[in-house]
Amino acid sequence: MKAAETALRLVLAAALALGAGTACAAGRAAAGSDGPLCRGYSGVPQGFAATGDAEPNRAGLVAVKGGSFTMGSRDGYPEEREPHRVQVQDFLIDRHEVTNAQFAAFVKATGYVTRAQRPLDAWAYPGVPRERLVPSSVVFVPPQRPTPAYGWWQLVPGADWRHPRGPGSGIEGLENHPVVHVAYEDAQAYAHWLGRELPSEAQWEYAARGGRDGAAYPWGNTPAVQGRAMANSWQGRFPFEDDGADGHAGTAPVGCFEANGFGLVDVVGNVWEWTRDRWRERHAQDGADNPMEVRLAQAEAPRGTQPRVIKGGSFLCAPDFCVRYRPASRQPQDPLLATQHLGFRTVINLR
Ligand SMILES: [Ca+2]
Ligand SMILES: [Ca+2]
Repeated sequence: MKAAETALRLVLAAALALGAGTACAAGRAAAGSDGPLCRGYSGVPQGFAATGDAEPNRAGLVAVKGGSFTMGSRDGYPEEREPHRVQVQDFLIDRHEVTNAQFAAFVKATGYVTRAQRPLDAWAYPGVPRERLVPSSVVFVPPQRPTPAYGWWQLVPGADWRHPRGPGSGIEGLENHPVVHVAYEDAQAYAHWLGRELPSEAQWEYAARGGRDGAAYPWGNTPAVQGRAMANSWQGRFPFEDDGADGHAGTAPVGCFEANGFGLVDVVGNVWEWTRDRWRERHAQDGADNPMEVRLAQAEAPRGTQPRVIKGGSFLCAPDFCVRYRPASRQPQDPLLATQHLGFRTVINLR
């Protein structure tokens, strides 16, 4: 594979995460008033620390009572079908997306180096000259003129979680923003450090719905409420200008928008979030396929590019391009690929 093809593959994989699609028009929303955390928040919940020998760390987690719900939707994109009943057990889940400050604490304690900070693996990119296998990640670069779809993604050497827009950028002042440029194994390593897991897709969607079974959004069926933005998405002409009418161009500090019915913030919008589940083009059509039976990924270190499911859309989702800031929305993501619009949150399973 030529280096250019490799870069294209990476960019295309990132494009998969953004998703194609025409979309219904959404009303312009005024900036929401600051939510429960937001600008004054350090990004680190009280009691946050590495797991002890016996118990996982529970700081920043919300208890979710299990139950049954309708997973998927018939009203969205084809991959959201078919809606089907799913049962989940009680679990705990992060109230907010993992922040830069939390990930920094993990790195400081462990010395962990993320995939984007390491040279690309030759096994994953056969035929690519060694000098091209440099640490790099995929960055959103607004084009100056009309460009083919996904041409706004660029593989940038030196882009990583500490440099979200590439060399010269940084995370100073962004401690309470979601961490980005984390690959699947990076998210998994962080979760295990706390004695936790990545959520299954079913857990994530159940938590995101916040008890509003069947609703299009965590707050109801309209993209805004009384003209008030409810999540960090894109306003303006995509992909040229994000005018930040919702109060935030790019990522936002966690918790600037209203919490859902379970107390979670930014489940939809802000950044996409990893789940541990492997991608399937469609949901199973019957409830007998209980996603909680999927084996936990505790011991698994993925080698290869079998996609995983990511959920919830991001600050790049626009009403005229990708209406995926909804609980049912889902996309495949190359587990090796870190990008600027993808983060995660963690769970503890109570079984
Ligand atoms: Ca925004
Ligand atoms: Ca999110």
